[in-house]
Amino acid sequence: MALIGNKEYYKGIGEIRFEGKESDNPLAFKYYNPEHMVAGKTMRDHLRFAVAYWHTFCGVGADPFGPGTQNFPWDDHSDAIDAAKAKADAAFEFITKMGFDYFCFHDYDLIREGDSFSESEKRLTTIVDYIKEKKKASGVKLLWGTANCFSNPRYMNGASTNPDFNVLARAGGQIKLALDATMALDGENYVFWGGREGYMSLLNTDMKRELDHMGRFLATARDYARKQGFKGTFFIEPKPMEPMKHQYDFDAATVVGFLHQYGLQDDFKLNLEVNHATLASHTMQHEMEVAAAHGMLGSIDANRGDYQNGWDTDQFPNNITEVTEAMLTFLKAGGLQGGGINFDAKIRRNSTDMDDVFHAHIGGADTFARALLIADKIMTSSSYNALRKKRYQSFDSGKGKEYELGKLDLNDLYEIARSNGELELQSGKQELFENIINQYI
Ligand code: XUL
Ligand code: CO
Repeated sequence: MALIGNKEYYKGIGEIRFEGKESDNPLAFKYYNPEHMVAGKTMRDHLRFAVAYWHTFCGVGADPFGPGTQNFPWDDHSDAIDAAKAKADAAFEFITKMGFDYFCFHDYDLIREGDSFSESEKRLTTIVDYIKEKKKASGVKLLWGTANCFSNPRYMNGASTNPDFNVLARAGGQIKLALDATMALDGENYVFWGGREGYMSLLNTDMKRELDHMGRFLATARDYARKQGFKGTFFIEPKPMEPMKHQYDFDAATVVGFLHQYGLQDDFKLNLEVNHATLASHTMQHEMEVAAAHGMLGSIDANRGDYQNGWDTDQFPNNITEVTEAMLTFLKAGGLQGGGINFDAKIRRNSTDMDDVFHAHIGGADTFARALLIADKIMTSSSYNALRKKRYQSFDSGKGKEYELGKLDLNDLYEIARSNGELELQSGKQELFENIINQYI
C-alpha cells in the first residue's frame, strides 16, 4: 500500500485573499475579509466557514438520469486507503487555499465503507490517524462529524426508526465509530440528520414506536459520547422530506418539541439548512427565529434551493435578500451556539473545471459576509430596531406590562376591552420594513 505524497490537485490556484469589491480578480473575496471586525467580532469568528467533505470531494455529479461528470484524480486509486489518503490531501489543500478554518464529514466520506463491519472499522481508524496529521500540519479544525446511516441499502427502512432491531443496533455500532472518529479529530460538534428516519407509507408504520426508538437512540449516543468526555453540542438537522415521503425531523418547531419530549433539550441544538427550510415551506429566517426563540440556534448548513422546483438542489448561496434576513436573526440571537456555517452545497453537474468549486465557495462566503455587513448596518444605523420596538410599545408599561408579568386574568381583559371601546387600526408597516432592507443592500 503506497503512501500518497503531497501532490498538488488544484493546480494554478493559490490562496484566496480578500481584495475588496472593486477587484476584478474572480479568485478573490470581494466581501469576506476574515480579520474585519463586525459587531465586536472578526468575520472569521462570526461565520466559522466549513467545507462539506461529501459534496466537495466525493460528489461526482451523478443524478437519476446519468453518471458523474467530475473526474476526481483521488478516485483513480483502486485501494480504498490510497484513495482516501489522496482525497484527504486534496481536501486539506482546498480548505487551506480557501483560508477556511473548518470541515465537516460523514464517516464514509472519509473512506469507502468496507465489506464487513470490522473492515470498515479498520479503515476508519487508519484514515482518522492520517487526517489527524493533516489537521496538525494545516491548523484546519473539525466543525462536526456525522454518520451516513441512509445510503447503504440496509437502512432503506430507516436506521434508529427501523422496524428491525438488528438494523437499529447496526446503526448504533456505526454511530459509535463515527463519534469515536469525531472525538479523535477534536470535533467541536456532532450532527444527526435523519435521512431515512420517517416513512414512505403510514400503512406499514407504527409512528409512536418509531419516535420512541429514535428518542432513546439519541439519548444512548449522547450518553456514550459524554462518558468519553465529549464536550461539544449535538445537533439535529431538520428536513421535511427526501429521501422519505415524510421525515420525523420535519422542521425546527417539530424538532424542538421532540427534543423536549425525550429529555434531550440540554445536549442538543439545531443545525438548520436553507434548502431544507424551503422544502418545509418556510424561509431560513423563520427556521432560525424558531430555533433562537428556544435557545437552540446551533449551526447552519448554507445553500439554496430552486424556487421553481421542489427538491433539494443544494446550490451555493447567492440570494442576498434571503441571507440578509437570516443574518438579522443571526445577530439578534447573538450568533450560533457552538456551530458555524457549513457549505452543504454542490456545484452543478455541468461545472466540471477544478476551479469551479473555488468560485462556488468564494460566492457563498461573499454572500454571507456581505449579508452580515448589511444586517449589522441595519441593526446599528437604521430605524429597523426602533420600528420593531414601537410595534410592541403597548406592552412596555401600564396594563400591557402587567399582562406580560402574568398579573391580569380574563376578567381584567374583559374590563379593559369594555372601557376601551372600538380600537384604532395599527399598521404593520411591512413595506416600510422591506424598503429598509433594500436601502441597506
Ligand atoms: C441532506 C443533508 C446532509 C446532512 C448531513 O439533505 O443536508 O448532507 O447535512 O448528513
Ligand atoms: Co445538510
